[in-house]
Amino acid sequence: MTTFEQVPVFQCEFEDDRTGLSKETIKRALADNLFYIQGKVPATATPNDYYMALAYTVRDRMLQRWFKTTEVYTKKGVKVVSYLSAEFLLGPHLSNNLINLGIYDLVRQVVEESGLDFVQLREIEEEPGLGNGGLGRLAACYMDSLSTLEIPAIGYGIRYEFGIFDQEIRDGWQVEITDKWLHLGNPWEIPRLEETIEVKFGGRTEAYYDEKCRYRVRWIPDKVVKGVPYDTPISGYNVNTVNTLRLWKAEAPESFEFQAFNVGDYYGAVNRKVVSENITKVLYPNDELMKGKELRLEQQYFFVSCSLQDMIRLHLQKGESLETFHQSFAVQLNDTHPSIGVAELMRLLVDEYEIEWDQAWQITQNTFGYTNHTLLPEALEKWTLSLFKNLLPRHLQIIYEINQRFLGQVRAKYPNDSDRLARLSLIDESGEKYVRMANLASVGSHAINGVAALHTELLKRDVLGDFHELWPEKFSNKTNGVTPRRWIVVSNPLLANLITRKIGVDWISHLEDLKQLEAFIEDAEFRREWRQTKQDIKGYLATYIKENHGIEVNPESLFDVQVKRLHEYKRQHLNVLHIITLYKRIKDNPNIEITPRTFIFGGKAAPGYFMAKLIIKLINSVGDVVNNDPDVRDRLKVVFLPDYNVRFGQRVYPAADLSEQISTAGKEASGTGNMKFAMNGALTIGTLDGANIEIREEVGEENFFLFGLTTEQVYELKSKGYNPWDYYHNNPQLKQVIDLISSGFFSHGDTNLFRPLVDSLLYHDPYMLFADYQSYIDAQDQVNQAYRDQEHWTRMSILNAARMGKFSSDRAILEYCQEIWNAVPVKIELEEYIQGRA
Ligand code: OAK
Repeated sequence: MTTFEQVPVFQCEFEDDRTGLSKETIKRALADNLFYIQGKVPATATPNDYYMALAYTVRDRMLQRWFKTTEVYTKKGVKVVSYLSAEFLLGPHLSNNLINLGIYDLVRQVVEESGLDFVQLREIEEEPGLGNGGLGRLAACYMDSLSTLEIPAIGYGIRYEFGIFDQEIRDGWQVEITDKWLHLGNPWEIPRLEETIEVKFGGRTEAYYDEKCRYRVRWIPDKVVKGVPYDTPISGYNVNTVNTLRLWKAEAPESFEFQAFNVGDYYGAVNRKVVSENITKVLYPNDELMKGKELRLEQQYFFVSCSLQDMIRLHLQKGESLETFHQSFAVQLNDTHPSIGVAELMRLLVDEYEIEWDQAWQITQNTFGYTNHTLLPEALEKWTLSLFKNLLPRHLQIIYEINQRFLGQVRAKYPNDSDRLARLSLIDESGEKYVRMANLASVGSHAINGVAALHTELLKRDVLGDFHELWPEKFSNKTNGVTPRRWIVVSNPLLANLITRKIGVDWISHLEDLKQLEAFIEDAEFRREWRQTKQDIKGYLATYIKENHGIEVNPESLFDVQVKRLHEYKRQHLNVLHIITLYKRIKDNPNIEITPRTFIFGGKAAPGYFMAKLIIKLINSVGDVVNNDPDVRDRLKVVFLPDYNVRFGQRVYPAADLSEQISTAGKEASGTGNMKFAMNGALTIGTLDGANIEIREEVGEENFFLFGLTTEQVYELKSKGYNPWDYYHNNPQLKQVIDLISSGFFSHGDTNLFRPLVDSLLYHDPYMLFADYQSYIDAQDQVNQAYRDQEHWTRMSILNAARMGKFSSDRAILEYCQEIWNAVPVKIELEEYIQGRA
């Protein structure tokens, strides 16, 4: 058989329209893609056609690198990191790829010289919102760093047809609109139909003896679904590595079951097809809330089974036996969503490849690592036995078997400790019986980690305390990080250029280099440029807000920003209590000296989360009053910007002066927005929670506005019996604020509208807003004072950015590689003719 390299037509060793980087070549490529891919000429082309042509032109310049990367991995038989995640919140591809390829300015110029509006085309891209928030965006940052660090890696997930909903605000309320990100096509993905995989569901199991008289079990499913892989290239910055993100789409095995068709059950057959394809229809929009829906477990099992079968296929293709599977793949479980993988790998090894249980178990444990991303009890995944048995009968048996062996070990170590046994068991038997996915992930992995120092400590003490006592060596901390490519270079080119002019470009892939900026702190001209840059960016955001939302904001005012999912533990309503406090001060004394502020909010609430939606309504209602009260004289503005997503994050992080990181201590596992703000020179007002603690350590306590109870104090106060009512009565300022909301002042006299929120605070206050209120107000007053001294503020802003080196996702990924995955970089070299020089 002729091998690929021997086919002469593929040996085109010349710069051609698909790889070349001269201006002329790129112009030709644009026209070529417009005609041959979109089937359009300029007379008929829509802006989207031009965007598509541009995207294909960029993708073409990644393909040789992508192909070469895969080829080198296969030929060298390297160890590959496999990142299993139900969510990848990628954000727009175009700018990111242009930056990573080093051709942003060049392509922009060519597009503009061709008479097109580059910014307009860039904004046409529909961002793939295949995630809810923190966990999904972290997966995207990690994919970027894996490629940049030249680590062989593949991301596996779900190609949701509808990603996170689009948010509109009507009459102050959130309204959800379906996200049709694929409606005009997706130029960044390539379906690999020939690598389709089959996944079984339901049915029953059957025991039998094989030809060697060994006891075996076979699974007779009642449904088979096809998983079709769609591959997206993930470029690294300034390297040739282009890794793959492989997302699975569910399809029915045949368009019609002819058997059913012939007996007249036409609609039944079509219905079964539709039901199969539903598996990857829509992303569940609940952040950190487990709902126990069958379709969700189907999604999880579907993508995990496809991915593990894919890895096994790749491993066997190398000519290796499955005993060495863990040397080919380090599989990371992004929270428990893919943790059914533990049982699935056991099933594949034991049932399908006939490996002895003990050996299969060793392979499995050596393969998996598990990252926990939340301590919230309502997020911990558990599935009722009945649901599990119906959908995955064989897996339930395997889980029982794992559990029996595991509890045997525990019994040997801790005899007569039935409470401990009950807590460690993979099955919760305290009431209705459940499978506990965190326990399955913990038992089936060789490494377990939290995502910030405090979070890991709490994980070891509370949620996984018994596992930590049993296997302390499995636990480690891996503080999160974010990619400076997207979160500084793409988002904030003005600041990136200023930094590069001072210290060169190396900081983009070595973020610790930002430290060198400290040498310029006494340079008044540098400080002026820094301040001016921030000012310019704030001006752009102000224009955007005016044009898109009709609200006039003062770019000179302090931009105080809280953007993140809406959740009571994140305490957007504490921020609102501060706004009302300031408003009240103005109303009581209209001539009071106050630092002008613009409060900017953004974030989606889970559609079924009533309290979070009410908080959105409250923000908008307070905004309506404050923004239109002549006494305020525009010194305060409140804007809730709808449809917060990656693209909007890119716009808002660079423009912030103050970053609100105000969760109740002990509740936010890490936070990553906190890092994006500080990297862009915002100062943080925050609690000692998640990664805030480490950010404060890095930037210095004098450059951070701290407030609130510590985690220990929260526990202590709760155990003593926390009574929010006392705070309300003892703090006249707080009382006035709460009373103003209750009176209907922000709700056209309606005293019922915000009652659920006010009552929750007065009678329960589970997130202790009242306990932290005064401390928060005091810290905000310090912010006001500090902002008045612009010279000093600028110094603090520079120091914040300069000291953020630790929070690059490159650092985080290196730690995972060295301490969990045992993965090393592999250089991808390209033939000279492909490299293409601009
Ligand atoms: C979502 C669903 C289930 C469990 C966790 C999450 C999640 O998004 N957690 C968030 O993960 C981020 C990345 O580690 C952290 O920065 C956030 O603090 C955490 O809430």
